[in-house]
Amino acid sequence: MATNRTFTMIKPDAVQDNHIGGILGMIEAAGFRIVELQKVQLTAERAGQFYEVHKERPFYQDLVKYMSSGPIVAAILEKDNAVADFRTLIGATNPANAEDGTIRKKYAKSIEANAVHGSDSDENAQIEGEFYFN
Ligand code: RTP
Ligand code: MG
Repeated sequence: MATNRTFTMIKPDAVQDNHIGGILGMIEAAGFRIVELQKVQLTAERAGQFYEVHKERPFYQDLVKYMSSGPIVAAILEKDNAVADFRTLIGATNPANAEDGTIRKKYAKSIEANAVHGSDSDENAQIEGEFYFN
């Protein structure tokens, strides 16, 4: 069954650079409803748990350090076809490949400091949302 929810984080670089409002504005303008919202500082341990699926990837240690380097904003979003439409809205992981009009095209600095997270499946959207909101 398709769900109508996805999960996002505004990453530390974008929070630090005062882009919370700009990014949430793009999200709402694209038709998503913000159903949960929380600004939080992750410990390295919590960030490591969140990204456990990437444990064997070469960038894992850097990613954990980066994601615990400053506050993030976590949110649950609602819209028809939320997971796929949100991935389209954020654009490619590497901002060099992100399309015009995407959040990463506008706000991402690098393949790591890429401004936002978006869940990649309905199942992960559920799991990731529960990591922050229960
Ligand atoms: P996300 O999970 O944050 O929405 O991003 P994604 O699906 O587009 O990318 P994913 O492969 O899941 O990677 C998770 C995050 O790890 C960082 N990363 N760094 N240095 C690198 O080569 C590298 N590759 C990925 C990025 O912050 C990416 O969003
Ligand atoms: Mg991912």
